[in-house]
Amino acid sequence: MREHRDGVHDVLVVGAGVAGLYAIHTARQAQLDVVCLEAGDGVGGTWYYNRYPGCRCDVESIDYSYSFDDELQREWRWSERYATQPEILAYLNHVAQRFDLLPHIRFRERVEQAHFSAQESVWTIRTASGNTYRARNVIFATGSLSTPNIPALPGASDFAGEVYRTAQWPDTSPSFEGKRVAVIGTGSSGIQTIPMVAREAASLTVFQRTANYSVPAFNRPLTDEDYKRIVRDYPERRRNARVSGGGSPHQAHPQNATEVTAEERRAAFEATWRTGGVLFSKTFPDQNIDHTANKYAREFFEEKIRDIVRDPDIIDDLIPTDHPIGAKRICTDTGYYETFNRDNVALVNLRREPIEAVTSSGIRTRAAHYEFEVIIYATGFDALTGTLQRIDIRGAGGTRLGDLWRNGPVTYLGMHIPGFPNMFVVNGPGSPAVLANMILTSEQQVGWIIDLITHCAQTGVQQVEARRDSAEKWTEHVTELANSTLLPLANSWYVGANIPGKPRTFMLYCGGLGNYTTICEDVKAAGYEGLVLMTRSHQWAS
Ligand code: N01
Repeated sequence: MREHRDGVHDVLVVGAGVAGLYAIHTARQAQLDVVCLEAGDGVGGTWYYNRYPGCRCDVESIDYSYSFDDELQREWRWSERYATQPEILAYLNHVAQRFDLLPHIRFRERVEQAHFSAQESVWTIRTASGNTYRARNVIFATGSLSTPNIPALPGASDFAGEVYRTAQWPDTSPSFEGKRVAVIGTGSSGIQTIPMVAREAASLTVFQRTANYSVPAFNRPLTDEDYKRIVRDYPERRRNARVSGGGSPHQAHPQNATEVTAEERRAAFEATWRTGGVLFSKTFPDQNIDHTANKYAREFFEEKIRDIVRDPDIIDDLIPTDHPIGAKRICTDTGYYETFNRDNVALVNLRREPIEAVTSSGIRTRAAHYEFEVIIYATGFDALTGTLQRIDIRGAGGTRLGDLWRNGPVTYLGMHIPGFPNMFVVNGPGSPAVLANMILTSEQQVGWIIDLITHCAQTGVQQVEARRDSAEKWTEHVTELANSTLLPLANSWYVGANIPGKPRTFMLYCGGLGNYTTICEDVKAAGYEGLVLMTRSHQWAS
């Protein structure tokens, strides 16, 4: 391990999740001295905190795993098509140990402040525990979905029963046996939690504000035969995933939904339905672009759900009518709709009877008072910007990130922010992030950032930051791309609609991982076009 000089690290990584772990590894490989600050007690980031029952990844395990080390890839054996949270967390711990990353990580260090000194070209980082660190480069690997959104419901603190949040689940999972339980929220987290809680609780009441689209996972154990094929096909599978839109090797139908016959369309929808989960949104290339194509997909979905749910009063409430299918990430479930056929499960439609207050014994809506022993909040996250904006980050000249992003995030390639030299964000706003497989996006962005840091160190560049006009142009491009699709039409966290007062702007690059990677490589080949590289003699180098 290289020692830091003058108490200044080459690289400081914030967060020891998927991206942070890979950043430590890559920095070490590049002979850089690296330290990582992690708020939690262990590695894993999102997979450390989201321990709620039923939590799984909605990307197939063999794709949702690091690709940088062939031996790791061949030796680690996933037990199921879609891995559970405990298995993913075990994998990330294995990676941390196998590559000797733990000595670089300082746990229980929550970063509260990051200030840049332009004179020294050094970041000073302060943590909640009162410690100070200094580094030439800071990589925020703080995740896209890491600050939970807990709605300010009147009377919430009066509730005398147990309260849980899917995004901050206790280490030892509570028992719901014999209890009346409420779940608020029907996003991916709620949809995974609900079937598990229903099996155990005396009764479960689901409070749904917006009906969501969910497709069964068709999960199953991976067999020896599967593994023979996986190991054989891995190189090609990874190659295809890296050039794809979503970071997985699955291809959409070669024609548009609007160009094929009704029979062909049905067969294609049936095939992706059986593939399972979120991949249904990728059946046809025009499905997320064209209203008619989207309507076909929606009708197919509706038919399937009407076949599952028995109670006709509940069915209508469960089928979304206010946004195109796929405009929010399609959820991937195991028995979600079937849960509403159980006698101990009820649905409350908050559009008809909004929550008025939480009381000491339950939840009061406009229509009734419901009594509970347990309330579970599955109410999502202040995504993409929430975590960074809660840290006091000040760039050159004391510019505050919160001020710069008041009307929405502005980044170059999602990784660079003008006025914030030597600061990098992984899976930030303006990058593909959660629109693709987050492990592959993390590998691609971290690799690019460490290459840039190495290039700067080797060429005497002291400060690197995005040009303001490049960042504005990139952000406009991100918006224009999104506006050419149906994605901004939902009130989703993609546009910040779930957080009261958050500026409405589509925050993700939706051009796909393959195109994004090509753009980043072109920027690099053009001498880091769009970035300002300042040398030691304080001359503009590019
Ligand atoms: O959060 P969400 P999530 N009163 O924002 C409701 C990833 N993920 O944690 O839609 C009542 O989607 C809210 O209602 P509405 C994945 O990328 C992946 O579930 O705003 N309800 C909604 O129903 C996903 O997209 C996996 O009207 C309120 C729910 O809470 C992302 O994380 C698993 C409310 C929040 O849904 C986020 O998913 C889990 C209020 N005041 C998560 N405020 C997998 O890999 C919010 N809601 C499978």
